[in-house]
This record gives sequence, structure tokens and C-alpha cells, in this order.
Amino acid sequence: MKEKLAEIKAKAEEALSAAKTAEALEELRIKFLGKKGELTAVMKGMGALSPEERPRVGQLANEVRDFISKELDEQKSKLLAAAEKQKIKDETIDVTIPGTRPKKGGKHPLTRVLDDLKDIFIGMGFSIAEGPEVELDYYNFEALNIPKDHPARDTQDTFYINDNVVLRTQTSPVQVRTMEAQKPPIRIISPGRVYRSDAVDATHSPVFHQVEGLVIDKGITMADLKGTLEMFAKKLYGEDTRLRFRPHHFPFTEPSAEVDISCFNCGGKGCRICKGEGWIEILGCGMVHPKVLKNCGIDPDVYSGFAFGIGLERVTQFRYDVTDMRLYYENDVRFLDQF
Ligand code: 2NM
Repeated sequence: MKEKLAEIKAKAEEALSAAKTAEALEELRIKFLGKKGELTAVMKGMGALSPEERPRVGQLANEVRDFISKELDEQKSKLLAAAEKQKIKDETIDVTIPGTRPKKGGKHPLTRVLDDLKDIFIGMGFSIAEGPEVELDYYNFEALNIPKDHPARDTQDTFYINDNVVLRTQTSPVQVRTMEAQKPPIRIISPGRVYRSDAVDATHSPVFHQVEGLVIDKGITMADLKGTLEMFAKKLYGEDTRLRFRPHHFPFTEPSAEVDISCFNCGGKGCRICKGEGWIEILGCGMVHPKVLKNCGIDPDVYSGFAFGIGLERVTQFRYDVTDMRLYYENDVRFLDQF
């Protein structure tokens, strides 16, 4: 029996030092010290011993049990300490490693220029007005004095939803809605998306953006129009910018004009940007037609006003030298990264 105990002790010592996990240790505890364990089995057999031998073997058995128990505890704390060390090693962060910077996003060039335009006009006392992109034929055409047989109504140019509903071809319908709803004085710009049935190329897109402006009050004249647009152009393209008004025709304004700015690149001498002209066309404008005022419930004998329409893509093209409109909509980061 003594040999048996010595054997258990030796076996336990070897097995314990080889155990690598808490689970393995628990298995060994059950194997050696458990109710059905090897040591318990020996102790159960002690009844067969002589009264002299019993206490000595009993003491030895206790020693072996205490030994195994102590070894178990020691091995357990060794394993825990090793696990803790490994965990600290795994979780250590080297704060001296240079970080990987996330790429910064930026505003789209059209958004940048639109923000500038809004700032300029808000600074002159204008408010921003917005309206539906799917618009009644009445607001897009009829109220604006664009008769049924006008070329702008041709299905070539307009996306029709049905006989009475179109995708707006300009943002003027927003201004018609504002004139209907508000009494003068009115000072608004209406930026937004507009639609024309055009094939895509470097200078055309079926979807583009306009910023139209409208001022209505008593005594508004062409001088107010010129002063407002001159201030706008100088703020956007620089204080040296000069304006040139060329007579034009729009159904909704009378008189009407197209406006050129002196080339911001060459100052008027002629260069690549202005195609040798010295001038660059940037907008259309005019005094709101009395018929349009009347259509919107404003008495043209009391009030007058001016309006203008700016193409956002075109203005942005000259601001950033973008030569192909498609670049605006493709969202290639190699293009967008430059702004
Ligand atoms: C342009 C050119 C000239 C215009 C007219 C109106 C309204 F609603 F008051 F009649 N809004 N915008 C206008 C005038 C637009 O775009 C080239």
C-alpha cells in the first residue's frame, strides 16, 4: 500500500507538471483526489490493514493528498501568471507607431461654388427659395409666358411626365410660386437641379443646376439689375471684373440680355479660357415681363422687377478650369481630390 501511495505521488507529480491548461488541471484533480479518484480508492482499502499499520499508512495518504493538493494550487497559479503575461503582451499597444490617417472628404466643386453664390446673394439681402423638380406645365411654361408653340416646349428639350407634368427645365417655376404666395418686396435666389432632354457630351447633360434670381419691388429698374450683377461678378471673379450686357430674347423678360464678364484669366486680351474673345458668357437676365407679373397676381403698373439665370456647371467650369461636364457627375476620386 505504501508503494501504491508512492506511485500515485510520482504519477501525480509528473502529470501535474505537464498540464498546460486549467481544464487539464481540473481533470487531474478529479483523477487523483476526486470521490472516484486513485487516492480515495487506496484510502477505502485501509480497513483491511492491521491496527498498527493503519495510522502510518493513513498519515502517508494524508501527506500524499496534501502534496497533490499543493502541487495543484502551485501549478494553477503558474498557469494563471503565464496567461496574464501573454494577455498583457497581446494587448500591448505601441503608441509610437505612426497612425494611418483616414482620407479627408471634401465638398464637391459644384457644392463649393453654390455655397459661394449663396453667400454672395445672402450678403446682398436675398433669401433662398426651393421648389419641386417634378413641376406642373403651368409653372414651368405657361405662367412664364412660354406659349404652347415655343421651341423650348419641344419634346426634344423637355422630359414630360404627362400632358400637364414635366421635369422642370429651369428653376423659374419656384419664382412663379414665390410671386403667387408672397407680396413684394421679393428678393430670392432659387438654386436647384433642372432637366433637359439632351445627349451627354462635354458641354451637355440631361441634369444640371441653375441658380436663378428674382427681385420685385416698386421702382426696380435695369440699373438695379446691372448693379446687382456687377457686384455679384466682382465678388465671384475678382474686383477687376467688368461686365458686358448683350441684347437677347427670353419670353419671360423684356428687355432681356446675356451677360459676359471680362476674362478673369487674361483680363480681356484673349486667351485659351475665353477662346481669344476676352469675354466669357456667364448668365442670362432681364426685366420680368409684365405678363409674367400679371400671371402671378402682381400688378405691373405698381411693381417691376428683374430676374437672372446662372448655370452652376458653367460658372464652376471657369472657376476651376473644368473642361468636361461629365467629370462633375462621375465622382472619380482622382477628380474630386483636387478640390
Ligand atoms: C434666365 C434669364 C432671364 C428668369 C425669369 C424668371 C421669372 F420667374 F421671374 F420670370 N425667373 N428667372 C430668368 C430671366 C432666367 O435664365 C437664363
